[in-house]
Amino acid sequence: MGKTIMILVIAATFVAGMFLSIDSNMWVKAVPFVGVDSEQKISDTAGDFTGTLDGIGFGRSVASIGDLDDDGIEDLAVGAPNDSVDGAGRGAVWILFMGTDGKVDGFQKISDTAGDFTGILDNIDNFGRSVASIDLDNDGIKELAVGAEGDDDGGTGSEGAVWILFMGTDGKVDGFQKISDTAGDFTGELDQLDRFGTSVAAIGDLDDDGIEDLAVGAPFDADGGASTGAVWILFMGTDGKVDGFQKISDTAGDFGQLDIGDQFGRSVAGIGDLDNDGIEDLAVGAPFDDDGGTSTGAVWILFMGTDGKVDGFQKISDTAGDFAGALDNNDNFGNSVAAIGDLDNDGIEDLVVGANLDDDGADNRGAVWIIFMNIFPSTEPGPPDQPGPPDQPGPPPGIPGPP
Ligand SMILES: [Ca+2]
Ligand SMILES: [Ca+2]
Ligand SMILES: [Ca+2]
Ligand SMILES: [Ca+2]
Repeated sequence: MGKTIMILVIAATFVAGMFLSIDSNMWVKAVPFVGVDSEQKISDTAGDFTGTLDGIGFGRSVASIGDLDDDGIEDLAVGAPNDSVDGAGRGAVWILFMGTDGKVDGFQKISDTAGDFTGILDNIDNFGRSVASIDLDNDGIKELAVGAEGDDDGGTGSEGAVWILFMGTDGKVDGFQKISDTAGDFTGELDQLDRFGTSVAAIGDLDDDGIEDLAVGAPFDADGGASTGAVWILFMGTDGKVDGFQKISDTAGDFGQLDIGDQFGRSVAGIGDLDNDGIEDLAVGAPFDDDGGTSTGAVWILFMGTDGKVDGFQKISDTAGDFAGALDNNDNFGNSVAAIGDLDNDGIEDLVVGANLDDDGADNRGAVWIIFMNIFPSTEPGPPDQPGPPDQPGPPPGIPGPP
């Protein structure tokens, strides 16, 4: 019994004293070789893709969507938010049925006039600005969440919206639900130019009701000042409507760490349960953060509570989070972010962060940072009157030993 209690006490102490940092040995650590074995381009002229692309920006967003057509090969969704076939900038999402060679075996376009989608898109909605795969109704086919940052519901311009698409195995839309200032039972307040839907991510089942939840970025939200930005946590229902929500911004969600112009929420990613407290955590990009210079950028790791509020956080920037890489002015680190699993096999999930205006090689050529994460007990010394035994695996500092 004593042993069990001690293990629990040690575990609780470890969690309570935990903080997060990038692995300080990231530059010298021996990791398995990671490189490209081969590649396949998919474009207007490559990869057996015969869809007709229009406008600029095919590939502005991408998501793995599981094996939609059940042929044993994972399929893709690719956003083309500037597609203008149906009207200037209405946007589109392409479903790509993949082959094992990385080429396209088949495809289906979803837009204002394609893919059996009967939702109404307007000019400059930029449908497809973001896309994420999410499982809401447990029917074995993943739903798509598609951001349309330029949607005008509820006001005069670019409040933004997210469309939930219930997919058929043929890549067409079986049903849909819009979430905006006026749709989807969403009662959060979106303002003009918030650009809700600039980013979207499935974040696991945060409130543990059996339905996966959604995070939506609104990087031009003005809580606390112009373009500080926000992320909305949407607790979803199986019908694609919003059962509840929590805003995270400079003035909401127990966060409050932002400066004017940071554009927090420009990117967002579910990163699994980084701190092992049983609750999924988030990474949120703020690419115009000014740590160490102008618009160097930052990524915030948010340790979430089941209520959608922030229990704890760690910033990663030019001057925070033990990040030893060099960020320069206007690199925009954090413009994109994704979890990439445990790349170096140390048991801790790692991150990839885009800095799309990095200047290596030429101005604004861009860069991607692989971030090997670390979590370790606080190095804060324990109370001076209760030091741990120096040479035995006894209780950690601050924990009284067994009588
Ligand atoms: Ca497939
Ligand atoms: Ca949920
Ligand atoms: Ca967690
Ligand atoms: Ca790792």
